[in-house]
Amino acid sequence: MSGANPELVPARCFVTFRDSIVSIAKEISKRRTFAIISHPDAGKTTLTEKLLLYGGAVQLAGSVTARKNQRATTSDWMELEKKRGISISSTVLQFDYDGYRINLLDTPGHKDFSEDTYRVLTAVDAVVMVIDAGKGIEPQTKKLFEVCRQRGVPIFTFMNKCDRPMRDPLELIDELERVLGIGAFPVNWPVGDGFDFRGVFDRQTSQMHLFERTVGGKYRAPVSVGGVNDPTVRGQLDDHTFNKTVEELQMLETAGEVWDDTAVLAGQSTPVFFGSASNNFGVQLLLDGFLKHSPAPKPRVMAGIEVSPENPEFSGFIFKIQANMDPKHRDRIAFIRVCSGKFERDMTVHHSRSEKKVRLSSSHKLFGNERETVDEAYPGDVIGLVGHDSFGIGDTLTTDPKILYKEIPRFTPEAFAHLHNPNTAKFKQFRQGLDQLLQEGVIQALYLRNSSIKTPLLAAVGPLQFEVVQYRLESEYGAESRLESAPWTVVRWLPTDIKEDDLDALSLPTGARIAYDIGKNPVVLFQNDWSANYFVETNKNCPLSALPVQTARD
Ligand SMILES: Nc1nc2c(ncn2[C@@H]2O[C@H](COP(=O)(O)OP(=O)(O)OP(=O)(O)O)[C@@H](O)[C@H]2O)c(=O)[nH]1
Ligand SMILES: [Mg+2]
Repeated sequence: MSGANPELVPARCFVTFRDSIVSIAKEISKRRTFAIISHPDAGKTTLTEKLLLYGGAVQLAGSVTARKNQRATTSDWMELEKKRGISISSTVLQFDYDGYRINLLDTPGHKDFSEDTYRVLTAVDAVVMVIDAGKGIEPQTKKLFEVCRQRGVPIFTFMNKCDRPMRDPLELIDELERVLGIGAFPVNWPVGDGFDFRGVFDRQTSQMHLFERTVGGKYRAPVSVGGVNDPTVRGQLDDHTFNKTVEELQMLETAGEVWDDTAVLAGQSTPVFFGSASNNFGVQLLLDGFLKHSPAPKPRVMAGIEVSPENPEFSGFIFKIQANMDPKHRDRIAFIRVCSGKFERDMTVHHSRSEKKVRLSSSHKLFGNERETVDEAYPGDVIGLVGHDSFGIGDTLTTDPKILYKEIPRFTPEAFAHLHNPNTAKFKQFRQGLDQLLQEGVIQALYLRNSSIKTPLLAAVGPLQFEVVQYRLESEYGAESRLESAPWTVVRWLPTDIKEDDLDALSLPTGARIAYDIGKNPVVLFQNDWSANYFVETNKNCPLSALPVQTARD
């Protein structure tokens, strides 16, 4: 008899299908995707570099402080970042360590760039919150923490800069509980502080880790490990430091939180690690502790339905776009977070914005501004897609068109300016550069109604965004620009279904103007809050919204 036994065929198929599910599940369990967040200057980029050093992804850490010698960090690769010494744009770094595939995202701390940071928070499964131990919780850290809490993202805390005079560690723990309302469990404890900062005591293994400083913290810090009463350890500590540490540890044992994995995963309790990123103290313990206790990718909720990462249908969403990352390839990368199924290079997917099928042939894994072709990716991975001008921030790519993620938050701009092109010969560069930067979401744009001005009105969450636009136009597109501040400080969205005639009929306060956002939704620009309130009083039938309206085009 020719042909296969029909009863065997489904069984064999089933084995293959089950095998592929098992292999996806195995890949998912290896993924750790997290962001580093905090107030500016707490040491996120420095810590990122050191995690790369300890994770074996770089041999020598470039120090942010060594800017003078032109040593760039892997994470702050942009021209303006190197010049200013601050992070302006988030960076994705993917590397393998200890059986894990890590997707690490360094974020900018400055509030003017918080749109970028907030978008990154939609793409991660956990965060490391860095706190300057000399300062405690600063305003921007608190804001970012609130966003993580709303999203239920597990938070791990790194108390950095213990090599400088720091606040009482018990007080720092107390502050986490008091100011952020989160339970805090110190996983390790600082031994000495400032110049006398020697290392940390690991409460889970009851071992002291005493470190030595290396020049510029470029190499891993030599460490000696032993129990509290181990003579080699004891011999390295003066009586005051030793007694203080032992007493504080006893206090923690009697009055402190207990470790609770469930509370950590629910974002209700944070494991706390002490150390110094620039000196490499406590970095290995943070990395290993984080990997052990942080979650692998979880199901995503979309329109009330859970999409499990094990779902065989591929899906993911674009949370960031960046052009000109590599001067050798002047192109644009869309960063996608894979949420379910398996990504395979050359696969054809449904693109939510255009509702068209697209083939994903140019896919990359990313390491700062370096990239490498990637053939497959799994939930948790962040990969870069090149060559799709129609992709925008927030778009879903999937093999199942029923999946549509609506993850990306929108922000209300508070600063407005016109951007002019002073050099008509460079009009093409100016226009192309501006269009690309707008597509990246570097800044928002509004178009004044009934206006002869052709360039958009730029709308920023913070004024540093203007500087970035001007700098990048010049350095990446060779186009000068002139900024002219605009008289408005408040923007409010009108109902999306309002008719053009109704817009004419609105009673606008002096100086107010109607404009459209990038999705063609009407807005009103006001000179101040007072003027906006007056509008509400005089146009009772026209409610205003402070948050941008989300439409299908967004
Ligand atoms: N003394 C000391 N300085 C540190 C430590 N970690 C970082 N710094 C310094 O703090 C400054 C800011 O560090 P960054 O890593 O750039 O801070 P950031 O949080 O990335 O800053 P933004 O991205 O601009 O928000 C730099 O001068 C670092 O060298 C530390 O453990 N000890
Ligand atoms: Mg930084």
